[in-house]
Parts: sequence; structure tokens; C-alpha cells
Amino acid sequence: MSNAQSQNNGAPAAAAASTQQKPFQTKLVLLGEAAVGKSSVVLRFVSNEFQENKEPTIGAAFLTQKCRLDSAVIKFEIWDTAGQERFHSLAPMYYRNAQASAVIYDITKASSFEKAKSWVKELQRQANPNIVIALVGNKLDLVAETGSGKAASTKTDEDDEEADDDDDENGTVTAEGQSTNSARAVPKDEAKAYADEAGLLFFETSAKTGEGVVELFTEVAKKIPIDQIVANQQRNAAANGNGQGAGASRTGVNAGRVDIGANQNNPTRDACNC
Ligand SMILES: Nc1nc2c(ncn2[C@@H]2O[C@H](COP(=O)(O)OP(=O)(O)O)[C@@H](O)[C@H]2O)c(=O)[nH]1
Ligand SMILES: [Mg+2]
Repeated sequence: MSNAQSQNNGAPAAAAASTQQKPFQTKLVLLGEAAVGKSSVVLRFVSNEFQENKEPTIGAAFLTQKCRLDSAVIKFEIWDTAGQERFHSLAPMYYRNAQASAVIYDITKASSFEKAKSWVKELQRQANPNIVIALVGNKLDLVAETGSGKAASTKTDEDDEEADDDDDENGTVTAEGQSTNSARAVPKDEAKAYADEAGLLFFETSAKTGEGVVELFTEVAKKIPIDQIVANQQRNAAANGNGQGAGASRTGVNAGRVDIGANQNNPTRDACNC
């Protein structure tokens, strides 16, 4: 959160100007195995809340949240999909035309990382070729590497840098905070190396404490090739000859602002921390 806040603090004029801009709508799809925390990450981002026993998503849920950058306001239209295998065949419906995707795994569960990799492959094969993909290891609070873990001698330099970046004094110390690493099943280095190789953004988050969540969406927002997308839309509009072409899909998305699933939580609330 400190990142986003400092952006605004550091550039009040730009931030003020950006509030005047029409938000740029960006479709983002959340993918990953069931129970890795997809709905919890999005709930943290949209409402800054966490539910200890979140009910599984059925089908998909739709939520929106704005993210204010210095140069633009991105309005994320977030499709939070169900992770169960029986819903897999529905996924293309949600990632088709998506400009961004967060592929989430649980850092305490190795199989969820394997599943994340298979989602990445599917996106790279079948989604929009320019899609911005973020690989996200969630449930960071369970491994207690930050917070009290800062003092642990086993940490790497990279961990130190990241911890400093994320340090917002909100406290990421968990109840289990004796800095044990034992719950971690997916090494950060391994996941990061895979993300680098596959050309993905990479984050570790905790929907429970909020660590890394705003940073995830802010960094994705920054990567959206707005100019390129607008140029494509204008080209399509021109090709359609009436200026309606580019807007058509967006109108469709707007019209689809519906509550699907019980875990929808005030989707239009404009409470972005970005
Ligand atoms: N400790 C911890 N639990 C989490 C975190 N994110 C989600 N959970 C819990 O994991 C379970 C599954 O979360 P949910 O968001 O429904 O996962 P989804 O199926 O991927 O949407 C719920 O009981 C959540 O409370 C997290 O960051 N830390
Ligand atoms: Mg869910």
C-alpha cells in the first residue's frame, strides 16, 4: 500500500489530473487451483477485508476496482473464477479478451504451483498474445518470513529488499511468528525464476494481512499497454466504419456488471488504495 500511496504523495499534480480522466477499463481474470485464495485476494483489493472461512466460488464472480496511476486511472473489471476442475472448461470465456490475468497459487501447497504453471501455459497458448500475466504466491502470512521473520538469518538479500519495499508498518507478523519456514512448499527463488523465464510479473501476497496485494494490482496496471489497446480499438472502429466497433465489447462488459456468486462484495465501491 505504501507504494501506491507514495505515488500519489509524490505526484499530487499528476494524481489530481488523473482523477479527471475517464478510467481505462481493463478486464482481469483470476485463475488458480481451488482454495489458493483468489477470492480472498480480490476481496482484499476491492474492500480491504478478509474472511477466515471463505465459501468456494461457484462459476465466477465479477468485481470492479479502480487503480490510480500517475498517468491514468485503470478500472479493473475482475473475473474471479472457480478453481474446481469441473469449471475448467468455462475458463476461456473469462480469459478471452482479458488484458490481464493473475494466476494464483498457495505457497504452502506445491501442487497449486504446478496448476498455476499449467494455467500460464494455457494463457500463453490461447489468450490475447499481449495479455499481462502475474504469477502470485498467496498465503505469505503462513510462512512467517516477513514481520518477525525479518530477523531470521536465513533470509536472502532479495528478501531484504522486498521486505523493505513492502514495509508499511501495518505489521505482517503472524501468530505463528517465530520465523519458521516449514510451511513453505514453493521456494520463492524457484517461482521467481520460473516467472522470469516465462515473462511474468511475480508477487507473493497475503490476502489475510494485505501484504503485496495493492502492489500486485498496481504493477499489473502499470504494465497494461494502454496506448496500444486504444490504437487497436481505433483501428477496429475505423474498419467498422461507424466508430462503434471498439466500444462494442466494452459496452458489453459494462452491461455485464452483475453480481455472480455470494462472495460479491459491493462491486462498484470506489475504495481503491491505489
Ligand atoms: N492464512 C491465509 N489464509 C488465506 C489467505 N487467502 C485465503 N485464505 C483462506 O483460504 C481459503 C480459501 O480462500 P478462497 O479465497 O476462497 O480461495 P479460492 O478458492 O482460490 O477463491 C479460505 O478459508 C481463506 O480464508 C491468506 O493469504 N492467508
Ligand atoms: Mg473463490
